[in-house]
This record gives sequence, structure tokens and C-alpha cells, in this order.
Amino acid sequence: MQKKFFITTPIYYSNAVPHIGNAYASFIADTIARYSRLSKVDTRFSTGVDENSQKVVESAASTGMSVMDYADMMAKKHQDTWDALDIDYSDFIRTTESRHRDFVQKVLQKSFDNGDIYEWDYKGLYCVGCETFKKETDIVNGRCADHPNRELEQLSEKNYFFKLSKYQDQILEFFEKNPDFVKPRTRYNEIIEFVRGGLEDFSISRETNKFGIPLPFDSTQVTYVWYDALFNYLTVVQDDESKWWPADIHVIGKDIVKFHGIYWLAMLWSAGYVAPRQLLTTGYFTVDGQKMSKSIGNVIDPVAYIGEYSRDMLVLYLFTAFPIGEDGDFSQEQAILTFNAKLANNLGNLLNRSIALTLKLGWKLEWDTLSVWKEKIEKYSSLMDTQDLKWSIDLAFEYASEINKYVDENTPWKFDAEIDSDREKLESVLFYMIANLRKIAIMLLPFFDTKMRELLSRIGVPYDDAISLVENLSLDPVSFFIAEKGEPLYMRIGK
Ligand code: ME8
Repeated sequence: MQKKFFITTPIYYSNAVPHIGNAYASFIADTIARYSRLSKVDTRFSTGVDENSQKVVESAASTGMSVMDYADMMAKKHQDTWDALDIDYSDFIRTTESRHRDFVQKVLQKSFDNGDIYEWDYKGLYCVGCETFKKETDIVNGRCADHPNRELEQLSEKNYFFKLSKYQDQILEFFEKNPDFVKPRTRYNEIIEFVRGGLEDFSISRETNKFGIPLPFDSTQVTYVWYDALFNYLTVVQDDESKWWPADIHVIGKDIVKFHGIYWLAMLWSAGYVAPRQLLTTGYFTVDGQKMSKSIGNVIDPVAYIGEYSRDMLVLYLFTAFPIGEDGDFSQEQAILTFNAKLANNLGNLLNRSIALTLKLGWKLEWDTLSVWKEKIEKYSSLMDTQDLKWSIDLAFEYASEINKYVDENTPWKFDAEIDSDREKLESVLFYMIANLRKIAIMLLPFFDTKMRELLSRIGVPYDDAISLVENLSLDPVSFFIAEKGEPLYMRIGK
């Protein structure tokens, strides 16, 4: 069997430019995809924009542009954002593309032909914010609990419905057989509980909306945005579906786990496809203790943020502040403290010390034995293989602290390079420092690619892209050289 890995982000609504919450999901997928590529696995990583939404139609109207002109402009802004953030995706999908329309019409027809889609006159309260019908229990003071600034719309129209209820038992059985399908476990349990409560068929078309994919069996209706959006994950791999499907990981926020854990499975089975392998569900974070919102004015633009600080600072903080799956808070003060403590001081210090001592000895260092940190390598790769990114990063920085501590205890600056016995001790301490620094940099490569490659080349052991990351980690080079002192790798922020 061919070894491949296919990971996706949600496709983001294109009525606004991506904010830091969207960037969070993309950084996670990007890091996992980079690790997979560095592990020499054939990797595909897709992202894109969700365009057939009423929100996009409304935003276009407010700018006075045509919907398509607006969608073109916004798709470009999304792509520019991901490029600026160095998100190394392989596919970018727009749901207005003809390849997507053709594919969605094909799967709709399949489900229609096998009797899973039927017509019904429907009345209900619709929230454009969520792009779903709301039940009485979801409504607070006449408004959707998640979008209190929007009026709910009373819709009464002919709709086509998808027989979700038919799949209830199959979904439960699938969950029982696949205990790791949804991570973290709390979300997995939530879905099971929801499904046990009973599944209702849902509407998959709109009569009044004009922007969207026409149903192949009734062109007076357009496809419900969530039905079309989920299928983006299959549209992107139409060039070689049998190789890439099922997707290995869908990275999604906790807000959309029901769509992916319930609707998506039934829609796939109905159209003759197998389920994806895993949903990696992220928590939501607040900014300085408050929900991100335009009215509060605390929505962080990730591009402006990395312009002022750096991508590495943003990734470091987003990944270490809270583990994937948990809710957290983005505190600007903590972001700076974390950056200074871990990248500028801990790692930066180890590099500075290694360089300074090597220069004292001469630029080249050779050694032939080294106690290998085997258990650290094993722990690191098992954490990366289970996408525990926080613990992997933390492990690398704990490792750096240990090496700094070792240096403090061995006081290599006290040795006199002119005395033979001292020189030998100095060489041994230095070799140990640099050999381990090299391993730390390799562990951090999927997170901070550019700077870690720079670090490795500054200690004279560039990364060997012909072999896997773990092989690079396990090999111990016999020589290092440091030609010059250079600028600090990371400049401390503030005093
Ligand atoms: O839901 N904290 O798109 P969307 C963490 N188009 N993550 C956050 C966040 C926060 N405060 N806010 C948003 C859609 N996110 C649909 C998806 S997929 C077939 C269709 C992230 O633009 C989180 O990953 O509203 C969430 O799922 C995603 O942004 C929603 O982006």
C-alpha cells in the first residue's frame, strides 16, 4: 500500500479576511503536514474558502460589488494571508469553482437516486450566522444564542431533505468501532450523546437563495451551503481519489464538530464513500479574556501580528498556551514573555554559548562518542505522531533547559584552552552542547522551519533532506564547525 497522508483545514467563510482563530487551525494543519513531509510521507494539505454562503452574498451587497467580483477579491485575500503566514498548503479550493460544482452535483444525484433525498414543504427559523435552522431550544430572547446581533429569518419554502435519521445506528456503530475518530475524547462523547438523542433529517437546499450550486434534479433550488462545503475535501482529490481518500485528518474547530462527525459521515456513505480517519478538534480561545469580536475591536489580524512580531512568536504561543482541543486565552503579555523565555533566552542562550565557546577553541570541533538521548527522540516522535504539538514543543524546550543546566554545572568558561587537560574537558562539554542543540533544532523544525535551518547551518550541520526527520535526529555527526558569531537568532522583545 502506498504511504500517503492527507490533511485538511476547514474552508473559511470568505466574507471576511482570516483572523487569528482561523490561522490557529491552519498553523496546526501546516505543522502536522510539515512533520509528515519531513518524515518522507507523500503528503497533501488542502485549505480554501467557503463561498456559497448567504453571508458572502450580504457582504458583497454591502460593498456594492457583484457577488462573483467580491468572491474573487476575497479568495485572493485569503490566499495572500496564508502565503504571508507561510502556510505550506498543496491545494486551495474555492467552492465557486466548476470542478466543485460538477462534483457536488454528481454526489447529490447519487444520493437522490438511492432514495436518501426527498422533497418537503418546510417552515423554520434560520440563522445566517450559523447557516442552519434553529430549534426552539437554541433560541434565546428571539435570537440565535451564538449570533445575538442577527435577526432570525422565518423561512417557509419547498426544500429537499436528506435522510439523516436513516444513518443513526450506522453512525453509533462507527463511533463504537473507532474510538479515536474524534479527538479529544470530550468531543467524541458529545457527539455520541447527541446522536443517541435522535437524529432528524435536514434540509439540503434553498428555494429563495440564488447564489450556490443548483440541484441537479431541480434547478430551481440551490444546494445548502454546508452540504456543498463538506464535499470540498473530496473535490480537491478528484485527480487521484483512490490514492488520497479517505482523508487522514480534518482539523476543525469545536463549533463545527457536529457537521463533520454526523452529517458528513452520512453524506459520504450515502454517496458511496468511506469516512475520514480522524477529526482533530480544536478549542476556542478568547483574546485577553474576551471573546473575539468586531464590536469589541479585539480581532487580531495574523498578518499584521507577524509583521510586528514574528510567525515563530505567534506559533510558539498559540501552541504552548493550551493543548489542542482545550479552550484557552490569547494574552498578548504572555505571548511576549513566552517568546523571550523560550526562543530568545533558553534556545538562544544555548546557541550563543556554544558559539562563544567554540570560537574560544577554534572553529572546528570533532568528537567520536556521545551519549544518545534515545528516550527523548522516541518520546518526541510518539507525541508528533499523535499530534500532541504542545507536548512536543514543551519537550524540546525542556531539553534545551537541561542542556543549559548541564553547561552551568560544568562551567566550561573556566577551562583554559591552552592547557591540554582543560582543553579536552572543554571539547567534551562543547561537543555535548552542540550535539544536543542540533537535536533540539531538528525537533523544532516542523514548527519554525526557516530559523531552525539557519541554526543548523550556523553550527555546521545542515539538515539532510534526503532522509527522514527521525533519521536525522538519530544520527550523530562527528564534526561541527562554527565560522562566525553572527546576530542572535531571536532578538529579545523589550528590556
Ligand atoms: O465554519 N478560536 O468557517 P469559519 C479558535 N465555512 N479557533 C477559531 C476561533 C477561535 N476564537 N474562531 C474561529 C466555517 N476559529 C465553515 C467551515 S468546513 C467544510 C466549513 C476556527 O470561517 C475554527 O477552526 O467560520 C473554526 O472551526 C473555524 O475557524 C471556522 O471558520
